[in-house]
Amino acid sequence: MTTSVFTPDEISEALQFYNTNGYTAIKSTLSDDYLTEMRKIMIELVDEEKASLNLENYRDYGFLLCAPYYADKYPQILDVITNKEMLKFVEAILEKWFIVYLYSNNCIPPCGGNTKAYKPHIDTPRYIENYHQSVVAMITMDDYTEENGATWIMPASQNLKEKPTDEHFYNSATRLIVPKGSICFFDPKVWHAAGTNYSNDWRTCLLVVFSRPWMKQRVDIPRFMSHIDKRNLSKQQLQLLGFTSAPPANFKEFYGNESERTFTQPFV
Ligand SMILES: O=C(O)CCC(=O)C(=O)O
Repeated sequence: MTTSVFTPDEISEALQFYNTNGYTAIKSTLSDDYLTEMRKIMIELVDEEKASLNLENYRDYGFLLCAPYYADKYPQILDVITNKEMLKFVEAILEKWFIVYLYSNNCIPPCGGNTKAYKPHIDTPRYIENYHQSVVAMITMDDYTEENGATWIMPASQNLKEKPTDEHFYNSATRLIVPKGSICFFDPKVWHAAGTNYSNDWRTCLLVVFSRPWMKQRVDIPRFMSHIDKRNLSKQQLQLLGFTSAPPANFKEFYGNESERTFTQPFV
């Protein structure tokens, strides 16, 4: 059974589905060429990051710790974060001034491969009633199928505080069978798992997690980007990446001219 994928005009239907089930999918307007190029870049970077870290017991293979770190070599990595349909949906959940908490990906290797996300899990075990602190946006760079490891998701499990048994999870979970170029949003409290990829090619996606601007990012993206020339970045990109919500580190950064301040967006 395929997953309902809403069009960008059906945002209110998508939101309603999300609020009930803890996930939803919309069709993005990202071009097929852009997604194909990003797919190639991400697969290359996944191996590059592994080789450069050269860690024993490296468990994060398939994920990048901070995709914006590579924007010097591949500036197009940052284009996706201002995608209008994605931001419109996220703003409906998190209100204005949200930031990128994490920008990563999940590239599952072929022929029976999986990554650390293959066990049922939630991303954030914090529960505030009637309040969302973050939203995950998974942008598919392949058609997702049962064979290539489409995500398992347990509908309406975002308030389930006890870990379901594997049997319960897999009996009640559905697969996200969606085409390339879908934006799948999920509540980080919904129980989910990446699948195992039995196909002959990688299964890939971008993972952009958005959070309220008062939260600490997963990694300090502005400092991760310190080697990158930011002059070509738009105000909106800088704001989303957290450059305008960094806590001040001296008096000038708090009291100085607007250009010297680090926290320059409204409090929410
Ligand atoms: O790639 C997937 O299918 C799911 C990713 C995931 O589980 C996660 O990022 O927490």
